[in-house]
Amino acid sequence: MRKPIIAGNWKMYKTLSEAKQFAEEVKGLAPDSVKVDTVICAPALFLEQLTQLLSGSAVHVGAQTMHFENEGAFTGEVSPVQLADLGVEYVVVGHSERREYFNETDEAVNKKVHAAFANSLTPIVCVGETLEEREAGNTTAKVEGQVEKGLADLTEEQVKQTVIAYEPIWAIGTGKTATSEDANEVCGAIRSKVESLFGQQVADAVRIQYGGSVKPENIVELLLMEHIDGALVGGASLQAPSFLKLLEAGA
Ligand code: G2H
Repeated sequence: MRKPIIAGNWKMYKTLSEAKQFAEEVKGLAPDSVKVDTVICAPALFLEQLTQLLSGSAVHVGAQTMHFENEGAFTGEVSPVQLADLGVEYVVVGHSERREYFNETDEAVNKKVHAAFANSLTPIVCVGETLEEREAGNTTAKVEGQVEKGLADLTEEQVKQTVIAYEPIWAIGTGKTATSEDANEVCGAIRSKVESLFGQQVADAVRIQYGGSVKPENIVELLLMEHIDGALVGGASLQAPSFLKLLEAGA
């Protein structure tokens, strides 16, 4: 049995006071972490306050990206050491917006995943195809390639702890969701790829989220699917009542 993991990805939204208000609203109401893992991936600026406000609650804090080096002359970047020092526990790696607008390659994703584990952070590794790739019948090849390159040279234990987020790019922030069956099929292909690379025990343990216009109205049927173990949620994670509904569905 894989425990569901619901992660909010706030992207570049909210002010500090809005972030703090959200944390106050959800911290006492989030379901027990025995039932569901809850994560808020916030802008780096808010991470310190959020880890403090949510400390001792069922809500974990994640970053949306980081550099793979521990320190150095990388103006504007945030390092895994700095994140871990704040009490951050998760980090999103290879989100399609990072891949598209900030040239994040599969090689960089792999370095970041290794850097995350070296600093006791859990990586949420995003993969997904464009509409063009889907229409050309290349969905499986695309995500399998991203999984293979992104998880290269990890130990079996590390892959078991990794969270993979399948986010079809055409479904992100567009209001279009993949059908639960389509999403499950691709998540199943990802699990098979993990099995071929790392063995069945690892494939049975690794958690695969679906992401792309997930909302309270569609999360239940997505989570009922065999290979979908949670959700990475953008827009619908921004308001506390909506986020709490998503968590209830996972619990
Ligand atoms: C996909 C998702 C969160 P949204 O990027 O990662 O965003 O739920 O707004 O489609």
